[in-house]
Amino acid sequence: MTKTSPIDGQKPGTSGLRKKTKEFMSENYLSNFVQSVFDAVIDGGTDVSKGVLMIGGDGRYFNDKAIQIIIKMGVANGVKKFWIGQDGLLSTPAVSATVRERSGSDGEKSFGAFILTASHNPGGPDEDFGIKYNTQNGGPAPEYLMQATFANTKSIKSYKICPDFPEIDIAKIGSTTVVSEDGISSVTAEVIPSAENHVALLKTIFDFDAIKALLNRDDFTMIYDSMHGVNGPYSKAVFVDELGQPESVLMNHIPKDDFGGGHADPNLTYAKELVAIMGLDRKGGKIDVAGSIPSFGAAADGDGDRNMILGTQFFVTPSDSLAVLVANANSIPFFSSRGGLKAVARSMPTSGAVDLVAKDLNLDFFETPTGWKFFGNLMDSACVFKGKDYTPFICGEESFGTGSDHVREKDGIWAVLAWLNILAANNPDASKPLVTVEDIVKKHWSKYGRNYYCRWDFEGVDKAKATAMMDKMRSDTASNTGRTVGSYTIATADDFKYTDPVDGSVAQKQGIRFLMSDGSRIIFRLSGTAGSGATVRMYIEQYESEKLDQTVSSALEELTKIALDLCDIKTFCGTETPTVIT
Ligand code: VG1
Ligand code: CO
Repeated sequence: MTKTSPIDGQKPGTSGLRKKTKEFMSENYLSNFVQSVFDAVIDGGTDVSKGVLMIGGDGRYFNDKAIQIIIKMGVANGVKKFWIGQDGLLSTPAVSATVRERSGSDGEKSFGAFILTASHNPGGPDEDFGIKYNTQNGGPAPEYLMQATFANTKSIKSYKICPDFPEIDIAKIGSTTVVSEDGISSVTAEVIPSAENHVALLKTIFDFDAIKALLNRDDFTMIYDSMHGVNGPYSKAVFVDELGQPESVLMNHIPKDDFGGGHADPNLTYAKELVAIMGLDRKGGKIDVAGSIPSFGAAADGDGDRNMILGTQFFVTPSDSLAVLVANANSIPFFSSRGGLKAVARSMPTSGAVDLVAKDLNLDFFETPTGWKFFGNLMDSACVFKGKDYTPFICGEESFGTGSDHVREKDGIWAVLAWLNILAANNPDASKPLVTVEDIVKKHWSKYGRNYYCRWDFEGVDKAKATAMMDKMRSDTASNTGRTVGSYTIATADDFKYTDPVDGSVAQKQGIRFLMSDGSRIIFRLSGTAGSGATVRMYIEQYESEKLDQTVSSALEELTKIALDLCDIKTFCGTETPTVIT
């Protein structure tokens, strides 16, 4: 037992707790939080002495040290067996896959996992660190568990740690067993290959032979940017070891503890090296490139759960990507072999492109708050909650996250393989001209219409001022409803509230929405992943059934002006210039 006292601000956000690395490294900070999780998990009825605790992270600065601390605390809290990703690396989707798929030599399974990541936030001693906890279904800890954890952080008096438990050599695959002095009990820490279970699972989902044939066409080239995050080893295992591609298809695939000084966030602004190779600028406009441009480009974020998809000089918005994947899902064996896709979900700010496909294909459809934890219940509806079965299931967010019920997290490399599988299915004959990413998306628009969409982020604004801005819009919802603004009428202004159809839990205050009478939308949220300060997110969407070839900025020009007026961010936060547009 080590004495401690509560530390302010340990409230988990959209996806775990994220703070400056230095704050995490300060005395008791990590230990307080980890003990609070252990107490919540044990109080919730989990016997941590049975089964396995998994630990891994995205390789950012402090990853390796944090792992050793958590092992020592785990031992003191009664954990008897650990699985640790080699070199401390486990991507977020790989954790989910490994929790679900891996069995130990005695048939033991994992009851939960600590994932050390601040995802797309920059890493390094002066940047961000983060930690999240996933439960035995492989998904993020549900809301009640995080609330219990937060409550524990406010009353903690001591934490448990075995300082004498040996440091584990996380570079080497293998297991270390330590027997207690009386010889009665033992603890085993096993270092496991980071990609093994995840890659094995992906191979059961997709038609790897068809993807291989596509990749081997003379007129098809690809490039995959791992942005120096954890995805590197996974992209190598899949594209080089399994699909036989040269290592030159991989970019920035060696994990670095500061992501090479970059922002491992796959969007047009931060993945600028890849975006330039694909012949685009940060607004998605075409630029001249010397030499040939690959047919397919993709990028991943720090912890490997996000994806960006690009064709030759063509950017696929995440919302369109989700809609195209849903429309073409049944060309992927995972869906077709189980009777076809059954249900889809998107987070509230994600565009309505997928709604149109769901309606057309008669699929069950859900609109959830931001964050992956809300999708998990829908996927587990039958197998855990004994309700209606919504699987096979696809879901996604506008923030470059897509996935299915093969795991309980978003999965970057899954989305890349899904696109390649769909491209392969659209190109059965290698002697015919290549049907490109752009062809597939344009054909989709001509069938369903186009949801012009963008998100503006105002990062690093003052938290109190941003909160005041949100409060003002919240209190004005009634008076804004019915108002005419420019050529639009606000049919409804509200604050999004979600009642989980599976467990009945209610999530309030999930974003201010202005729903226009023509179906256009303006949405505001405060980010729940900012490591410090506040980030305001402004989402704009306009549907067009016929005008399919406009630029996004001109299609959304009037709505964007209206949005800036409605929130009055200039007065509240002193700026109306976003730091990032996606
Ligand atoms: C952001 C995204 C959200 C995503 C979350 C975690 O949250 O908007 O869609 O689920 O990050 O993604 P927020 O609260 O900042 O808007 V990851 O890849 O950072 O774990
Ligand atoms: Co991420």
